[in-house]
Amino acid sequence: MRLILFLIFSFFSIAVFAQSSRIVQTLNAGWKFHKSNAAGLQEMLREKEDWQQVNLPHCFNAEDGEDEKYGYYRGSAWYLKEISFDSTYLNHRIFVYFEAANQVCELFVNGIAAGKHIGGYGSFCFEITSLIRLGEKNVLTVQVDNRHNEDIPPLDADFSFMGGIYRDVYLITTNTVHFDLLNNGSNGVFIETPIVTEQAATCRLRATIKNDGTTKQKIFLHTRITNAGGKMVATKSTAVTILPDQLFQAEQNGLSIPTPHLWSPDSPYLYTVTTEITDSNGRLIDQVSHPLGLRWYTFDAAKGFILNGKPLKLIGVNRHQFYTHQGFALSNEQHVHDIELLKQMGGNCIRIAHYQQDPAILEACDRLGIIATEEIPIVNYIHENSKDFRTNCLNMAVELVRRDYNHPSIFVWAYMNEMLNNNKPKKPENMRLLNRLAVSIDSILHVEDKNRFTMIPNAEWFEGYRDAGLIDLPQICGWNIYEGWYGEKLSDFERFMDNFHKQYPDKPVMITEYGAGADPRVRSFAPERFDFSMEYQNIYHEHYLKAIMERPFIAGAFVWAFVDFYAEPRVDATPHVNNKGLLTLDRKLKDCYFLYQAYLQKTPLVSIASKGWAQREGCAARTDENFCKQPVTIYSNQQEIELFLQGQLLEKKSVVDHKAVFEVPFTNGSNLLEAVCTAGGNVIKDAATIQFRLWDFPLSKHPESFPAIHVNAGSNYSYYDEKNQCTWLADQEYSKGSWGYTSGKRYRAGSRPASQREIGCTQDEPLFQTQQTDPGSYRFDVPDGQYEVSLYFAELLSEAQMQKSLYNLSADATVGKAVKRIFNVDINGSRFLRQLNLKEQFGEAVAVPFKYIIDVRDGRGIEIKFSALAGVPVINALSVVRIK
Ligand code: GCB
Repeated sequence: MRLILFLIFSFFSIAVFAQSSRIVQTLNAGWKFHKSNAAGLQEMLREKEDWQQVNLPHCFNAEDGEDEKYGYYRGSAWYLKEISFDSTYLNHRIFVYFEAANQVCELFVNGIAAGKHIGGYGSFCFEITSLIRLGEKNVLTVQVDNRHNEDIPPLDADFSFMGGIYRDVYLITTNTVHFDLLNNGSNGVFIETPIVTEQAATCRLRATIKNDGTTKQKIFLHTRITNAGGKMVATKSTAVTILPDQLFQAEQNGLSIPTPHLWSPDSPYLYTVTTEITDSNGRLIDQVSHPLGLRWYTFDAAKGFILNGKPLKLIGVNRHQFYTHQGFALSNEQHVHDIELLKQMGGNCIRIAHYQQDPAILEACDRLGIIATEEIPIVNYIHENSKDFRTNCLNMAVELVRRDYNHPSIFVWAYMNEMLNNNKPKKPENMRLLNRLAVSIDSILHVEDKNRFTMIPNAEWFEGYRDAGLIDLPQICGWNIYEGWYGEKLSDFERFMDNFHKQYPDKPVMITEYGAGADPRVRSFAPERFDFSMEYQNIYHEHYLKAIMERPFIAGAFVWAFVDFYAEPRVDATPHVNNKGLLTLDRKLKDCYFLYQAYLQKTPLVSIASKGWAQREGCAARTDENFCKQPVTIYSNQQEIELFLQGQLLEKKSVVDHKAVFEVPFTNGSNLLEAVCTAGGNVIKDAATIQFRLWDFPLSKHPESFPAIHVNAGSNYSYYDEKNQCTWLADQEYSKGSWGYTSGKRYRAGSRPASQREIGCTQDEPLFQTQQTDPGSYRFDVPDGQYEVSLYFAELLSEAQMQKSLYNLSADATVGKAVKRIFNVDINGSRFLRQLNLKEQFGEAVAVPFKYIIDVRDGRGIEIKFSALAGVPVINALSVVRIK
């Protein structure tokens, strides 16, 4: 009976195989996971630690990359899965395909090593046919190790090198004759289009076929190209005789497509190339298919990028692969959504930085018409004396091209990001070694792909890159430029680029990075560099975008970065996150996204840029006013905009450089804003509702209704505290009837308005990173009543031990010296804080809150007085909240 059931079952399975040439299924479900630095598989199994059940994609730094103050786990971890193969797998070949695992990954099948892969971003495949036992339970064990390894790039970068099997894993089953799956993550078929014009296109194909059987096979290789409607437009068949164990290279030329429909960002028309192996009876043995986009292009040093004969300015973004609380482990839908958001922004290109990403990204780029550059992760420096490092770099270059060769959206292969910045080699010998590696990589890329361009993204040290040959070597020179962020002046961007173009008039150039940090909780009416306000990010990008558009020789530009990303060594407004994204880690759009949309979208558009700043506060300027005027920025691609407030026309304004700023008189409560323009007879509009909390002038005007004021002391920006839903206002000088400091000055870390330290015991860094020093006193002319007065401190000096990382070490990062400060604080004449010594009593860079209950009588308001015993007093934030 058992035998009969078995046979019936087998028959069923074979019938499935007979219908399809190969079976591809995910192996994502039901893994056991366990972190362990055990010396090997057997020792790890002996440990028998708690196993956690997980599904793939899985990133073992998903949480600690964000929450853990002292870094993230970099070590070994194990995944284990039991799997049975029934007899239908007999006479088939079985492969496990990993889309990626960071960064060394070894697979064991039933305890026997099946394959090892080095490098955290490329895809790879292992064959397990000979190791599995049909009809029995098999154990797959995978070790993934993300510890620092001097032989494996990247050796350095700000982004976190998160570990795990963080992309999909597939089980692929084929017949004994099949397209080669063991070629660097490719599927053995490579397509190119040697000729594409408006009149005709030809397609050439190389396929590697493996015969894993024991007999010689006569087979046929069929290729058919169908258009987007499914109609066949070209076909070719080739007879092949393949010997046992042979890896046969077949080539098909002259697949011609008359009057091709061209591929471009505006019209990403895709054909499909289906390649099949059949046996002499016409039975399908294996099949793969690829998208085909027909286009021709070049990069011109004077005119920029030219696609299908016409200049096209490339404007887009860099993208990392992180998501809040998920680390590297994103679903395909999340990857694709990013590309959709880029398309909606009007972007037409992406730099896939600094490493190969999920295949879903390029599939979406093909489909949506996004031009891509892709690169291998050699960042900041190389290991000059390691042969293995060199070998790994070269292998990665091969993997890069082979996996993604067939994507029409790929136009450029890149390598080596900013090799001379934090580790400027002084000796000519180091320069030579760097150059030697670059030459080898460049030539591999050209051997692997004769059609695409190569590029190196350089930064800052022009002479160094020139002398190392990194400007001349690749076909495109990339520049990462942060003038107006790390560098002082925005206009140094144009200066640098014009100078470069003058010195290298024949070199095509792209801006591979430019960007400024912004945290949506931080808003400023007086924005400045390094304050992480949304407003400074807007100023920065308004400047760059205009300058880039005005210079045809700049072929393309990529914003750094599309999305905020985890960056362990950094302390931006959000510690361990690089805040330069146009989107937050959980994909909320920052104002600047709308600036790009206004420049790039072809359909008429008007956007209230700061609609995310939906909770505002402010004071009336005079006794007889019941409003507070604050600016609202609108981005648009139209000429004129009308702004309505609560349904009434406020003002009509011309749009200059895609922008119009309105002074809006906000009243207490809900304020409806509508920005309206007319385009081709159609009305287009955008609306936002702003909840405004208005403070009367004087504050005591309506004694019964005064609730609270929160102040971000010593700061040019306001901070929105999401947890408590309150706004900490930018600081101001006291004037009668209002509130503010009476003296003192703002803390500065050199040219930075805020400390770049992570502050303990809080997540409100932007509140504690700024400080009023030597404030004399703060006055609040509030009405009589009972108040909670809260004072918040943090000792920001000394900063001598700040991380010596490239990413925090700007000219001023180590400013500050050990400080002695002791002070008293009196509120309305009573001493509340005596001999406060923040450093001694609480330590450096720790949030220190105090709260007091105060009765205010006789119209005297609140006065908080600071008196020094040693050094100068400081205050980071304060609030007065009326409770009676
Ligand atoms: C760069 C690097 C990039 C960093 C960026 C930054 O030049 O290429 O990896 O994240 O600067 O934000 O500092």
